[in-house]
Amino acid sequence: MNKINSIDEYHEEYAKSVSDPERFWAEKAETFSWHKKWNEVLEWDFHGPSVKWFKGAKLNITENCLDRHLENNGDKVAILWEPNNPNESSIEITYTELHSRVCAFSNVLKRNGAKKGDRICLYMPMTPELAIATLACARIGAVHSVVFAGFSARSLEDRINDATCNIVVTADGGFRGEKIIGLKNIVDKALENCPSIEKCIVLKRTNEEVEMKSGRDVWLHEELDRVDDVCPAEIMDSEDMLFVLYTSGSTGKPKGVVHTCGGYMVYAEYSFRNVFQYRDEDIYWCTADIGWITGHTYIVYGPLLAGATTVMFEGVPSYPDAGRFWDICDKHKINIFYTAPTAIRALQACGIDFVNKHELSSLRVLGSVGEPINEEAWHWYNDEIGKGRCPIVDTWWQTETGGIMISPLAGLTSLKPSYATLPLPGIQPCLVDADGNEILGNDVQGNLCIKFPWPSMIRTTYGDHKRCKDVYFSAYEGKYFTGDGCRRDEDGFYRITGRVDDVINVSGHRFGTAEIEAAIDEHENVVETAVVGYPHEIKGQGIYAYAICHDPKVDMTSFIQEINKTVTEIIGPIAKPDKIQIVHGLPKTRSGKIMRRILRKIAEGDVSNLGDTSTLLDPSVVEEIKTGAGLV
Ligand code: 7RM
Repeated sequence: MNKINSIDEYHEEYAKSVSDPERFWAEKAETFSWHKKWNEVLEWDFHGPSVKWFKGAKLNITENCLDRHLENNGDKVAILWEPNNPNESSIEITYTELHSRVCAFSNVLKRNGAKKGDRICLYMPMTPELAIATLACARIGAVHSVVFAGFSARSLEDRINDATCNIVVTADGGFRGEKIIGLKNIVDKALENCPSIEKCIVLKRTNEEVEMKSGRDVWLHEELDRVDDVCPAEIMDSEDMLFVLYTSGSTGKPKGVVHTCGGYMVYAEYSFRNVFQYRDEDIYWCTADIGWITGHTYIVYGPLLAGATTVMFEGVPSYPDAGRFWDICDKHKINIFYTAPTAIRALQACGIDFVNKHELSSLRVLGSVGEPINEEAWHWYNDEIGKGRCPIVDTWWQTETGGIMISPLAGLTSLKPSYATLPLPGIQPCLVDADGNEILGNDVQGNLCIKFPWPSMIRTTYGDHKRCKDVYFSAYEGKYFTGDGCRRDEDGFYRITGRVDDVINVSGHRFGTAEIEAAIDEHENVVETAVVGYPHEIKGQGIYAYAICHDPKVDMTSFIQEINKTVTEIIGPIAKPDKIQIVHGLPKTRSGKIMRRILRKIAEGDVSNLGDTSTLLDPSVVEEIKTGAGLV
């Protein structure tokens, strides 16, 4: 069943996937249920770009996630949900129940006017209803656009408008640790400027008092009372849109990455099964939020396609204390655990006592995703959590790649801390130098590109195909450019070194520096700002903002509070700067470009060697910034 069982088999599979990719992927795709098979496995052109996998094939991904498992595995737990509050009961939803609930939800969407091709925005807490709503969209052929429920009203508004969604699904509120987030209030604010929205479907979760606008807002539980649970799946073309998911780039507003049905399905399942070396009896837990690509592919689609039990956690790692993750691992006998380096570092910093109260004996495989994992965190994860007996899969991939691209296969690939190791079968990475020439051989470093299509790759950026071409397919002729720097060692193992563009990765969350600058600029005292990332012990990268003020003599404490408020309103609390330095000028070239290289060095605390500053319009600004004056 498409499973690689040894490292020799991996090498064989890899070789096949390169010598005859179409045959390779056709074989993988055979195991799914299709209404009609493809006429052509792959048609591609990276200049358009235009990539079509399983052309002419017809399917519905939810039949593969749900219906397909009913006969033999209907009673198996599909979703095991752990609430924020450990005293509230966890919930088990079998494949049969999930199928029925997805069908009922689909009927609620239809009752509220949803049709195939519509875009539906999901702005929800990590409740089973979020996974159900996601699948319900897919079942009726609507395109889901999940927006992480930590984003602000403005961010939500922008995303709804960009994809002209006609329905938004939300909840009265969401529990996150001690806090309650008033989601419906945020939605109400966003919807003041979202003319395309006709209906807002509201899950009751926290019992917050909320306003329900008549004609627009409906309660999910009341709607569910009015429908049955029979809903045949809409038959989709392999290249019909499955979802759009917004992600930040180096310029402009976040863009909607578009994924399609057939290829995404095949790759989500294949990568899940092989990277984690999934076994039928496994309890699998990915701690991400469904609002990110990791949640889409490795909480919802990958595991359900494989017929797995996928754990969904509503809360945060620190509540009620820093032992919660390990508590859940023991409680649900987790076998495969997949989290982000930032969480590992944060929990490591809380002390070993929180770990040692737990057995962690069910764990077999550990995963890492979202940012480079530093060696110290890797060893702690390996020794204290895995007790030295669980392989760590350091999985490199992106929203745009749809699935894991470079990663060890658990227990098969030899490991090397901080290395994502080897590409999955079907993935052809290459390193390029500044002139765009491919760097061959080993023990080399360059910009990471992918030179051949893979099934779950980005098809377009919603509503703006040119942007997709410009951002990903124009930097290097005939290649997909990832935006990451990378080293290939003497054994051919890959190590991702981090972004080479103006994207920063804060606790595994992507932000464009331009996006944060635009938010800070909205503060009335700010004339201009430049944002860079700097190494941060817990977050991986922290946000360092240099700001020129109209009136530089401000009360620093209240200035920071105001900037935080502005950024929280425009993007969300996760984009708040960690450091702000008020400066009189920014280092600019004669053509007016900010030299971020210098600002990055200063933010890192490395002021001794700032490199060539001769092209600066006014080198004296660097002298001032270097002193750290105005830093808070
Ligand atoms: C899955 C996800 C993508 C960016 C990517 C990298 C960084 C992700 C790793 C990593 C080093 C890893 N999607 N990144 N995983 N860097 N090692 N294992 O995170 O679209 O939100 O971010 O994250 O820079 O380009 S994402």
